[in-house]
Amino acid sequence: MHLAKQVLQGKTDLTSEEIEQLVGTLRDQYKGLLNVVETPRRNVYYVGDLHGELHSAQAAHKLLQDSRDASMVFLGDYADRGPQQVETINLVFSLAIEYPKRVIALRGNHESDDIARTYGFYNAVKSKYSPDVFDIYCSGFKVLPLAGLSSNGIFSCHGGIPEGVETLDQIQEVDRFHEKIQNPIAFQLTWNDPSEGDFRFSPNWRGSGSRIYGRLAFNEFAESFELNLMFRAHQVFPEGVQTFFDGKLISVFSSAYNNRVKPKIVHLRDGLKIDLIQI
Ligand SMILES: [Mn+2]
Repeated sequence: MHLAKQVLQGKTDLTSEEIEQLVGTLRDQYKGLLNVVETPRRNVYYVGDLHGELHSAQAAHKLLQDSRDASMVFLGDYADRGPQQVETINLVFSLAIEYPKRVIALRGNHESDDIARTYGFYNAVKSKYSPDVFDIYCSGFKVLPLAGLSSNGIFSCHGGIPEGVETLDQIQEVDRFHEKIQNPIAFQLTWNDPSEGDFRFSPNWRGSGSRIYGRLAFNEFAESFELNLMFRAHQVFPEGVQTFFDGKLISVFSSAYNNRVKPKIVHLRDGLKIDLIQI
């Protein structure tokens, strides 16, 4: 049986060779995708940070099984920090492989060689396999698209709006195929945070290169890209979800994070209506 299908049926103990095969399949499937991929207009589940919580990835899988015409956008941050990092990322990659028309896995700031080396994934992979297997996963990070955009004006990415971007081409022209996220536009798409203040951009406590985007930046970006809604993840909110800018930006977090969060998945229904799903 197809390896990704075996993972979806509960196989968690992959060999190094099987990981190489799984990530290789994802690379082949994703390397031709644009930086900003087209996402469906309706009936889409948006999944926020998973951070190695397999239970949350399994809940997402169940939603896909229960509704056969639904799609799913994973907003990044699959490993690091949590208890079952290898199993969680394998499940997300397997969903992306098995349902290429229904599932898209975007890149988060933790899908970067330097960050994954620091926040747990490298050690998790090294203790179970070897540093070579970590490199295999990093070769998968670099093919993940940076954002999604639907024809009815729904934008999605892990972090948010990058400073200085006014056209879609500016994002599409980024060379994303590096293990480490370095390009400033790619970096900000995966790192930036929103704030309700009436300003464009301000420095972010997360460090140099990352910015906070305020209401003015959001409104200008939304106008340039003709947006109706935006989904992002990246930030911990106790209820697992937080809206900004009169409900036009929805931030979602899908892992419990040591019981600090009531994890959520957001369902976009017809007419831009939103349902919150408690995991
Ligand atoms: Mn993040």
